[in-house]
Amino acid sequence: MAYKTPSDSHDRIITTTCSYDCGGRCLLKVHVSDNTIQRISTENRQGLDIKACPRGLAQKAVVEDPHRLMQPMKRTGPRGSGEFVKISWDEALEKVSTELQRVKERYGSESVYYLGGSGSLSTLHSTPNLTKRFFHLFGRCTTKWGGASFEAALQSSLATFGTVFTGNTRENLLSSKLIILWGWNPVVSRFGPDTKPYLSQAKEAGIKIIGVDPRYSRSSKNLCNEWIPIKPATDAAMLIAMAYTMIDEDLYDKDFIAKYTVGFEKFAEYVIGQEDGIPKTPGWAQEITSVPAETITRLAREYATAKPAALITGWAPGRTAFGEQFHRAASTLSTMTGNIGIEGGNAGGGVGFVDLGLIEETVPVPQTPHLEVHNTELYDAILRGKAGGYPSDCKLLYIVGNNPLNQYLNLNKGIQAFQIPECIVVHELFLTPTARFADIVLPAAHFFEREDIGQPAIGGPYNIYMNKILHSPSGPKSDLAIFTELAARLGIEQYNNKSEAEWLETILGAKPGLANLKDEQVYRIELDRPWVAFREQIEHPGDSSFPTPSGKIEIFSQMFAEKKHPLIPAVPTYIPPWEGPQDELSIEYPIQLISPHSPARVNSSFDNIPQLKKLADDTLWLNSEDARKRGIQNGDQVLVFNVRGCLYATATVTDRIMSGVASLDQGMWYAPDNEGVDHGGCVNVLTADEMSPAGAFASNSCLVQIEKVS
Ligand SMILES: Nc1nc2c(c(=O)[nH]1)N[C@H]1C(S)=C(S)[C@@H](COP(=O)(O)OP(=O)(O)OC[C@H]3O[C@@H](n4cnc5c(=O)[nH]c(N)nc54)[C@H](O)[C@@H]3O)O[C@H]1N2
Ligand SMILES: Nc1nc2c(c(=O)[nH]1)N[C@H]1C(S)=C(S)[C@@H](COP(=O)(O)OP(=O)(O)OC[C@H]3O[C@@H](n4cnc5c(=O)[nH]c(N)nc54)[C@H](O)[C@@H]3O)O[C@H]1N2
Ligand SMILES: [Mo]
Repeated sequence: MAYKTPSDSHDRIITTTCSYDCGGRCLLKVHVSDNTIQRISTENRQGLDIKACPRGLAQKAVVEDPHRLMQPMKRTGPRGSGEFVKISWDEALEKVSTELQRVKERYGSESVYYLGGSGSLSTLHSTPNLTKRFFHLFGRCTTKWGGASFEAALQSSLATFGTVFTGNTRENLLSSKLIILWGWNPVVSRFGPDTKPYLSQAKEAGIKIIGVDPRYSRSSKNLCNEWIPIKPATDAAMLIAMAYTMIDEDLYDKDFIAKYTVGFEKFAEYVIGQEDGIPKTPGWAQEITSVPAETITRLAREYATAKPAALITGWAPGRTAFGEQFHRAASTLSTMTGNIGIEGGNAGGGVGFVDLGLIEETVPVPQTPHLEVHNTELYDAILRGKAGGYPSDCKLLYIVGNNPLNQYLNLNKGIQAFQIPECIVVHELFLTPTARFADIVLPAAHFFEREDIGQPAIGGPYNIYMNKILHSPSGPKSDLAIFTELAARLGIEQYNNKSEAEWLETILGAKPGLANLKDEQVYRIELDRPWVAFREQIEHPGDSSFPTPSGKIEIFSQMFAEKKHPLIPAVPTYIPPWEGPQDELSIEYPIQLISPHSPARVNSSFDNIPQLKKLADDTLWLNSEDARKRGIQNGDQVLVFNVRGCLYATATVTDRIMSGVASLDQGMWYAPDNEGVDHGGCVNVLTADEMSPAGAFASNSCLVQIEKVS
């Protein structure tokens, strides 16, 4: 590959960090000599646990992959065929700008749909921000609302606490007396590189850790004293039954409730059954969740009496039908136990971000009002447009750092939708399943090929400077460079008026200043004491209120009440989920399929990198009882199907997953045969594109049948 490193031949170690959406920002030491990367290593710095994972350490294989897109391409065969010819940058940019202008003039700018996915989340070269900035300046376009990751937690956080900053820094874990990992698997999904190290220390210190998960996950295996298997999408029922026990046995913190919250009475009425005549007892929840009533009662007692205790939720249980109720119920329990605002506690169901003020600002996005469709409705909106009640007809689809035709729900509908637009443009590093459907593909730079600042998504107390490691003069361009050139062709002057360094100075601000950060590479903010969300509000209630309408923690949410939607109740409520264990559809499709995040990928990124693919467990986990009923043995080929699609997989028969549930890691690349059956293992050929009422992306509400392939 025709790379030139900044310094020519002498050996150097250049530091950086990944910009992927994995929630971790770790130190990569890239060893370079003779213009080539020799290897990548990692280490801890500044007393921070920032050692890189196998994905970070494999970035030499990513940036040098022989299938990297190096030149713009124009489609020659039918959409999806993968037939393209290489064209020059000049021709490509001319074509893209002409198409943008043509569609805007002919149909209005709202016929341009754009998707800025989370491919890159560094501070300057952020695919969502740069894309938004461009299209907000271009005109009033259409985009998606609703994140695939944590929309349920987001809506719950805003409704309950009025903010996304509901997390605590990880050293708090060492002050806990009990830690509950509820649908959370940080050994794989990380949530910051220091999470696993702190949880391991907590375990060594004898702090009890309990996992609630349909699978005996790596976190349950490595960290937990106890694993409580639960049916997916039913968690709110178990949490509400725990509240029942706390109320029934008078185990909740009445002072805390009186001082800091509103609406507890209304919730208690629902819990004891005053409203609907159904007391939400542990016995009631056992029927729904398959968790024995005595386990629910015991966990309620333990959590209520082990203060400080940290109930920490992952985002997967919220990625279900009515997932927002799960997060609301978890935060209500952490409120009832008085575990908010104290060291060693946790706000339970919140998004879990911490607010350390690591940067001063982001790349600004002008607020042109634009039109939105929910991400689960994207394909339907493209297919049916205004006639189907959506705000606009999609004529041009523009995709940056996103692989929707793999990662969004009901992929087969997506395949149809991708025939509709007159033009599809994709910025990518690889010919992903989505890029195969593009008319023009623009090759994007890897983070080794640009300068930036990395900060952890979940908010560890540090920044890492991202050096430019490689120069690729005629090959790929950064998204910023691509949009800058398009803006010039379209006469959008204000898009980019700064150099990379000027942007970085503005973004970072005075502390520590760009020169210092460059010098130190890793800048740690010293905290006087562990950062805890809502510490101020709890310690000084007279001076500080919660940013909610009432100024208190809203167990009864005004924000939800104002929606006046019967399925967005104002107090946390268990609503039986579609495609859950009690749905009628389960007679025909009796297995609940969940799709966790893989240790070998970041979403669909790296599925194409052989060095990482070797580390993946891309088999379908099936409980031995369910396997026996179907004559399936370990290692058998199986067909997984429902009304929306089917895929082939290899079965792992294991009691690490509860009966009635199967699991297949998300992110494998869609690879259909002529009949449209997927051989790649892309779970989204099976998922339903139904929006949860408050916006959750319900990928874990998915019923299937499984058969042995004879
Ligand atoms: N290695 C790696 N790390 C990643 C990512 C990646 O792709 N790879 N992706 C990043 C991104 S974008 C995100 S949003 C986060 C995702 O973070 P999460 O959403 O928390 O991660 P998941 O792996 O989907 O699920 C976590 C655990 O929840 C369990 N689970 C699934 N459904 C349910 C349920 O209904 N109830 C309960 N109790 N448990 C359930 C799963 O079995 C799994 O063990 O991870 C980030 N980190
Ligand atoms: N069934 C199921 N589906 C899911 C999930 C699930 O748990 N189950 N999880 C959901 C979640 S949490 C998420 S966040 C989404 C993620 O879905 P996406 O946002 O689509 O994320 P990726 O699959 O990683 O695709 C990102 C793409 O960006 C490219 N890329 C990387 N860096 C850059 C860059 O700098 N510029 C450009 N232009 N491109 C770049 C990568 O090559 C990659 O193809 O998937 C969701 N889909
Ligand atoms: Mo995500």
